[in-house]
Amino acid sequence: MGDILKGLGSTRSCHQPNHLLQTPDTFVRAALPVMLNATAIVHAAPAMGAQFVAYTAEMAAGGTLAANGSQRFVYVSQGSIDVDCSGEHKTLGPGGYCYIPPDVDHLITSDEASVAFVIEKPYEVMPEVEPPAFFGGNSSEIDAVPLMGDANVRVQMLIPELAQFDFAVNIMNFDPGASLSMVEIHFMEHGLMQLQGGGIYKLGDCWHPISAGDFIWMAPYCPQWFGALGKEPARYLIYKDWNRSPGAWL
Ligand code: UGY
Ligand code: MN
Repeated sequence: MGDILKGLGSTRSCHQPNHLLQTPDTFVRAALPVMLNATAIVHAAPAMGAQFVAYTAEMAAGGTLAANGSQRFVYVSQGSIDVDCSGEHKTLGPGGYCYIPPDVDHLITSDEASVAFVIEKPYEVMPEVEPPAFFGGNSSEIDAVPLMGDANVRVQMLIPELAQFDFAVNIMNFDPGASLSMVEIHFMEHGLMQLQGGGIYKLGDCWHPISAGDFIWMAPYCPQWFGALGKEPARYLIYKDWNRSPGAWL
């Protein structure tokens, strides 16, 4: 979209009761209380109906992000960060990620300008299940498994499929022209960061062109479908609440 149209109030961003498409031209930056030499673009928060928080942390060289009591998932898209979690240490470059358990003291530091996508969610305890421990890796080391037998749509699970974890983070890989085989409607909500390529996302009754750098929130039960367009693969990182009963009273 041309700059002239942007100047006249036009954007692909769209906020509906059951979804948000947030495109980079509408990103607003604000430092969070636990940040130094860093700013956040907050994408999803309870203020808009989400049960989790998702933000992009833009960290200058020497920037820090301290603990806030929440469990965290951190995915690095640019630069390099160091994570010190109660004496355990990891250095993460592009594609690197880590899981940080709730109520654990930790400090995230960047030695160079870095960008990380952060998810925070209150941990839902499960009786007789030990809470998870700190771990990390790189998405390039995770197998890509065909989704429902479709070799053109492959899923990488960045968090192990264990009852300890109350959320999942996957990378969905679409070959050009590939699409989800069905319109999904489910009780879980999603936070999605488009990492590469683009296509068309159907969300509720809307059809949105999307491209790398866009963020999407999907409310529970938001009808959702994606088809990849263009000549390069489309990849997105997607959060969902997972492994817990949909009824808190059960
Ligand atoms: O895991 C999921 O629910 C995923 N297939 N949803 C999506 O890509 N919109
Ligand atoms: Mn889904």
